[in-house]
Amino acid sequence: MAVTRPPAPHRRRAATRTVALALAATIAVGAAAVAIPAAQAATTLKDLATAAGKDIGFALDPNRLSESAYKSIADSEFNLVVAENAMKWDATEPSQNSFSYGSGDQVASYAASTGKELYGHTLVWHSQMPPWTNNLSGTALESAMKNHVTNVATHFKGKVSSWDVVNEAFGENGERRTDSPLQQKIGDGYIETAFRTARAADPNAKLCINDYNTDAINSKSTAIYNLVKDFKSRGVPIDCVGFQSHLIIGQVPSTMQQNLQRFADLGVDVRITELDIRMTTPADSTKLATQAADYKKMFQICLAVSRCQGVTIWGITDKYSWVPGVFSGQGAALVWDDSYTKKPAYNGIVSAFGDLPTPTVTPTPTVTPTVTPTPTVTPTVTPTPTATPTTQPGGCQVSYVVNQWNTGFTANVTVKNTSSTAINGWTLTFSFPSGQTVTQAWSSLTTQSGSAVTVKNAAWNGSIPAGGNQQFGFNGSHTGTNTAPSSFSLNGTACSTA
Ligand code: G2I
Repeated sequence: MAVTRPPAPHRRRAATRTVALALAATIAVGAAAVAIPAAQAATTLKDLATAAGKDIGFALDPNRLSESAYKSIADSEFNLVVAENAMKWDATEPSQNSFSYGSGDQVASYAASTGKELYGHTLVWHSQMPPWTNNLSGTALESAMKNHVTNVATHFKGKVSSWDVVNEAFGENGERRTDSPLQQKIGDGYIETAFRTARAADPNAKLCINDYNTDAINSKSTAIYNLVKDFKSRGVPIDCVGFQSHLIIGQVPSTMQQNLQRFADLGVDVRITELDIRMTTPADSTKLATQAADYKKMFQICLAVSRCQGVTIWGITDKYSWVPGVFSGQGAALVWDDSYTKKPAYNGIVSAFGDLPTPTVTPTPTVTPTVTPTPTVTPTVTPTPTATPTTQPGGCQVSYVVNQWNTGFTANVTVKNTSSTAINGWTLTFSFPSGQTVTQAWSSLTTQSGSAVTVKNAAWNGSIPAGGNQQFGFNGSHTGTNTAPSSFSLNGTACSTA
């Protein structure tokens, strides 16, 4: 079951609903005395999304990572990160053919050190173009655009899983955006040129077109639909469509799920890329409740469309949201307030993962739970017999977390580099003790021979800095007993288990 993933370097999908439901099933079986909804059992949005096979992302301003509350939420709640501004044209090429990757690299390093998928935003966009592009003729602008796409996509090759290749190319009536210098000077062909150039520079990255006010079925989304259809029919590379979803409370479009599905049916992935849901400020409990219901709906929509890769929220705290600066008197659009307190929207998202449709896999209560609650007193602090250094030469630690049901399971594995030197390229080996079989893996190249499993890093998650970690996962089958592997080795060295 080696994972074949071209052109996408990242896969976290598959068995989406079944996996999330499995989480509920496991809890119901294993701890029957306590009726814990699945959603409450997981500790973070990241856990819930990962168990459901979806990405949950946020737009990062790397300058904010020095704020501990920001960093701690970023670290724990998301499995995907996108640069809010750091990879845009003005940031990466401030003067012609002179590239500046300091800030973009900070975002990439943050993704690598925290084991998050890195999403690229954006190669070509009429806004935030550096001033030097203003004076170029059509031909010169086209060459500059190709040079830009090639350089940026090459620089982040192997790190970025997907690119917003072209952002916001269409007007509200489905026409090409008339205020774009790219459209004005190069003409309709610039989008195709950008996609072909991006594919040549990084053949493994997924290539997406991204826009706003395209969440509903409307003239603008239909124009993009027609472009995707045309690209597909002519073999122009395109893999995905992003729906920004900068919304207003109470206005989640009723046709959104149908819209995402019609794109998916063309053979592309879809993703909610920049979610925020604004209101007239100040916020009050009624508006916040509406917002919570809207966040829940948005996640439910993505969960209901199997090709929806996930949801990215355009920031963490209301304090730094772009909204009030652009829409006067509006804001409070994100999930954490100005003081980093969770808003009702947080539980709205949690409940989206808990309120999935009727399970296709029904847990049978006769199955013996493999995780049996022990009535005897379990020490909360396990004494460590000898002092284990937090860093050691060649050291690694593996956390193997399983959600299981009748004969299936999902494993999410975190590999931590506890040594004092970075790891570049890794292979994790372990054996299944009770005849389990991996059926589908993600974020890795996983093979199995008998009970022996070999997991190699994906192209984009091979580096593990000292003290950092990477994650991968897989779905598997078992015959009723699903004992966890007892030992793991990383690049031939035995790891401790967490
Ligand atoms: O406008 C909201 C988003 C719409 N879709 C594309 C996204 O890329 C866009 O993001 C926003 C960022 O959230 C803002 O942070 O894009 C804006 C630029 O159009 C960003 O604002 C800019 C400010 O306008 C600049 O003055 C500032 O120098 O952020 C820059 C960096 O902080």
